[in-house]
Amino acid sequence: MSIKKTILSGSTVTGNLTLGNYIGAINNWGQLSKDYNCYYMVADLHALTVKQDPKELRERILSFFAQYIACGLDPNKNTLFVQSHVPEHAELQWILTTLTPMGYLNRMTQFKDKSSKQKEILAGLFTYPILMASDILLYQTDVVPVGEDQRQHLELTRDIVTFFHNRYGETFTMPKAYIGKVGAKIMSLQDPNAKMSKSDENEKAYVSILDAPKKIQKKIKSAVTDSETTVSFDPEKKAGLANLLTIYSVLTGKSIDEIVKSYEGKMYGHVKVDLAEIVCEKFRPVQENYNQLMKNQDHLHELMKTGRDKAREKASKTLKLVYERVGLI
Ligand code: ATP
Ligand code: LTN
Repeated sequence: MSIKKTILSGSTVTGNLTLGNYIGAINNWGQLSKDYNCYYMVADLHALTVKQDPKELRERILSFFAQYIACGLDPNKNTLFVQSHVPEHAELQWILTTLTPMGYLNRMTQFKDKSSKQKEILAGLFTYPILMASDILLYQTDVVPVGEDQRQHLELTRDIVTFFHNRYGETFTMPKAYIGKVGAKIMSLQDPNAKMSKSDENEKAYVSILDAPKKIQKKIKSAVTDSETTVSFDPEKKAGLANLLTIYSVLTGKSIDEIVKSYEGKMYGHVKVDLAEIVCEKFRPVQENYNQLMKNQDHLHELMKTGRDKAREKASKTLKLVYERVGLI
């Protein structure tokens, strides 16, 4: 029997994975498999909360799966799977939906943000945090590594566990969010007050993991900063520069102080040129791995099947227990 604690996380299949996803999520995930039993999911059902082109979605699911591996998630050490391949996610979601008050969903800031940009608000966008709870609870997850933006969804998941336990008795492990101290919220390159988001309409706002070096250089060069020149770390007054310095620090492992010192007497432009180089170097091997993996798509499909079987083994046990508790035959 495994005594390791369980981790689960995932990323929604929208847009292209960004530097924010890399720093706030995937890069941390790879280091956890030594100590935890890790499940990482390509969240394709979540992507349906916004309009998708079926052909593009299908391609993107495969691409995300390959990007996870290319970023260093070893399919032999982690359970890597596609959410829709495990039907238990949608099944548990229904049970949990019957226990979740509308008022709790109404409070979700991500729902408020995203729905304010839609002409017609669909129910799936509203109930999506319940699907996320179901993702987490099916695997009896202890720890959920996510960026700061997901904290509220984790709180909701914990509330749902309490509702379920009060009505039907102890069934789920109570999960906790794990949010890194540095880099938990990488900001947009065009608006340092907004999160870097892979579904941003402005492509210049984010760097994608798969962007060519020239594009990366261009985007970082045109990152919005202030009109001062002295390099210093001040997230309040110099949010744009502070964001660049944070990215620099996380990718190099150097402290912010050390970085600021090394730019004494230099300009913001110097930071940008060096940072672009650092990001390109970080993503070069990732892109090489990715291109290699995409050449053999049959192999990727095999890996998906293996991941699905491992995930279902656990998920089906939990769902069976839930159905028993709830009184279904
Ligand atoms: P979307 O814009 O489509 O909502 P997203 O870029 O916010 O997408 P998600 O799929 O929602 O990405 O998130 C995947 C993981 O990456 C989550 O753990 C999330 O917290 C983390 N993450 C996303 N954006 C950032 C960011 N800017 N900084 C740090 N972590 C992030
Ligand atoms: N909603 C998450 C992606 C996601 C997730 C999860 C993260 C879907 N299911 C379960 C952690 C655990 C997001 O980042 N948008």
